[in-house]
Amino acid sequence: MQDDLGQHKGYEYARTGNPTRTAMEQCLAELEGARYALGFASGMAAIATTMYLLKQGDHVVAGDDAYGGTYRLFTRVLSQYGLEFTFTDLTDLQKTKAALRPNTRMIWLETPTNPLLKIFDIAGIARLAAQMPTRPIVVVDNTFASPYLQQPLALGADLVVHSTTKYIGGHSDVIGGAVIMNDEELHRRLKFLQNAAGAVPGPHDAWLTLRGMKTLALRMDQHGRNALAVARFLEDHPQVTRVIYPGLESHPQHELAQKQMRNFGGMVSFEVQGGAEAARAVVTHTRLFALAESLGGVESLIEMPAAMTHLSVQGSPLEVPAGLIRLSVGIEDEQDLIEDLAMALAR
Ligand code: P1T
Repeated sequence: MQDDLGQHKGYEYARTGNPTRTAMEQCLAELEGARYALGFASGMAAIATTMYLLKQGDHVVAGDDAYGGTYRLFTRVLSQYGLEFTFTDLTDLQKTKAALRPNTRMIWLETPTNPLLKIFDIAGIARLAAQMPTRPIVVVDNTFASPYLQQPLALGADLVVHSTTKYIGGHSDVIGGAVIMNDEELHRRLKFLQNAAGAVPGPHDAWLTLRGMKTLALRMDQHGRNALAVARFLEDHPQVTRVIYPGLESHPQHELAQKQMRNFGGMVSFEVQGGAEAARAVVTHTRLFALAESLGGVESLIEMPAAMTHLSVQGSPLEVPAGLIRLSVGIEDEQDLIEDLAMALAR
């Protein structure tokens, strides 16, 4: 109810704002050490709304490994509205610089990336952007790290995006997204877009997300410990041909990950002898690791990106190996997880 025409009590309409969403947004901002956060109905809704900052003719440089849904939005939806995308290996700052054009308005990256767990140098990329006369906005999708492990704004990024469905929610029971920032002008524009486009979370989703965030630190510590143990186990397994985990000394950006992150997170990718067929046998024979899309919940999940989460990058420069297996290592007992994988690999 309003006191008078144009005089409301802080909340005029629930798409524009509601008190539970405000509490969630304040908590998200604090976790990222930021001034502002905006809640969305999903990670994709947060990403789509962020892209409304751009206009026809603008160019985006994006990392060459990313969530399949993000790639699909960029190439099959937004390209129809006159946005141009170049996907580049952002681990190479020379290549990144070479990809920038006079009309580049945004650099988009995940780190660690989904599903190849590449680590990009946020501070280095932000410095590069700052040197450009056009000052492209640097956006970091911080979903895989969570704000407990990595704070991109402190490293010079302009915007942080999250699928709060994942580690922030933490219990695989809510879909949500967020955009987080310090810049007042970006906040003003995105708050307008949040309301104008309307892809907002309901209060119950905001409440579940708030509830999940209370244990973020405890969960992330356990995810990191378990994932490192699982990665070491896989690295020593004779049937495993490749293990990708930023916490292993064999990871090409291990040192950068050490510098940029508190621990190395809960995601591990690997390949086995025998390719996609052998991989299929592994992902269908674990008992504790559930065969499922998504990640970041307390329970361990296993999947094959090429056939599941990353179907939309098939045949593109972002294509992932057909036999790649991705683990979202949960917070269960470390030995139980290792035994489960040992059993599935022995079949
Ligand atoms: O699912 P949604 O909340 O809309 O979030 C999309 C999204 C955005 N960014 C990253 C890095 C993501 O991994 C995701 C969603 N990813 C999965 C569902 C998955 O299994 O990889």
